[in-house]
Amino acid sequence: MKTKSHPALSLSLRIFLLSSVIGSLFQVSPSFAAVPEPQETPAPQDICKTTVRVMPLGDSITVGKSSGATDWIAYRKDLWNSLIAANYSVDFVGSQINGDSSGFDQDHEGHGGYTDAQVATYIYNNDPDGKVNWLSKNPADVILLHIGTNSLDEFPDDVEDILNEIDQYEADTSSRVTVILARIIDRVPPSQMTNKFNNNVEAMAQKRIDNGDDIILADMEDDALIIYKLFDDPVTPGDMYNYLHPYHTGYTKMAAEWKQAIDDLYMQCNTAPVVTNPGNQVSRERDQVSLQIEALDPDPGDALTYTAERLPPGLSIDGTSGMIGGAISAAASQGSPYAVSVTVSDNGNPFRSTEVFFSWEVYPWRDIFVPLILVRKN
Ligand SMILES: [Ca+2]
Ligand SMILES: [Ca+2]
Ligand SMILES: [Ca+2]
Repeated sequence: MKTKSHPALSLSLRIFLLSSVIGSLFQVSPSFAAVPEPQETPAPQDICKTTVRVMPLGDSITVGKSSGATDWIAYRKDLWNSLIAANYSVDFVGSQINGDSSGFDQDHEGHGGYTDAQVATYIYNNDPDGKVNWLSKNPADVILLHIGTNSLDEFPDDVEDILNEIDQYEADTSSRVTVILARIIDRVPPSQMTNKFNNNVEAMAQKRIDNGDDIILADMEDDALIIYKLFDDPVTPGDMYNYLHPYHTGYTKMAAEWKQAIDDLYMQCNTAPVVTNPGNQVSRERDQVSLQIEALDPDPGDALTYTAERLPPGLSIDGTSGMIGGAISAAASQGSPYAVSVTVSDNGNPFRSTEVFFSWEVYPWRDIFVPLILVRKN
């Protein structure tokens, strides 16, 4: 059963209607008095399919208005760039287009001034004219939902309505949509209401997660480490452009938070290389070295590349074979021991890598021979 609230309904009317529904449920069948579980269809799609369709969904903070930038790129351009750099195959989707004219996918579903209740109306098929229906027009695998700033109150019910609509879309279309749901950013000056709202949204979402809904929480309020001061604050320059909207530094932090959540979700789509740590090494200056780094990737077809840091001077790693070779330099003992790290990376979607650490001690060349001469003299 689909539930929705109309934005024009006052909260008290909504509470009245809800209590009427619960009351009548109770009269008919006491065992069904609890709030109904959200209806999830079994996941028919593999989230690891080739291209991930991502819908940035929200208000002006998603559009990027009032950010101090002439191009409205919001967090979207930084996020796009970081996803491409990580080898994601990604398509941003939505009916809106904003951002600079090149370099990233400008599609999004951010609507300046919109409340959570309005997004609930338009995300699927509640629009009275039937003309809007964002999700049907631009299907998404992942929705980045940052909503609640406009007409902020402490109640999570409108956000829950959005999630119910998305569930209904999933059921109707046998599709699977993962919602990355933001604890929204705070404002300048910080507001206790933001924190209350976020806590209530999180509690609501956690119940749904426990019941199998595909939701990941992204904590923009705190974990993104946004500084809730204006960018030109003379004492503490912050990450906000005005009292509601991030400056580009704030958007960069939001992008990193979304990226982390997307990584957490898509981690399952590519297994990291398995690397055998060769253990600590001991050599002498001028030694010829051949040390093979042993690694494999459980995913068929993934090719591996090798890089190393802080090798003793004179040594290098072959990026393709993983063989560490060369002759250790004459004065290399002066920097001993070396804290070596070797990183093995795959070419999966997204990229994954594994790093191993070991130490490499290098003794001076003479230390071996001086004692031998002394032995002969005696
Ligand atoms: Ca697109
Ligand atoms: Ca769902
Ligand atoms: Ca792999």
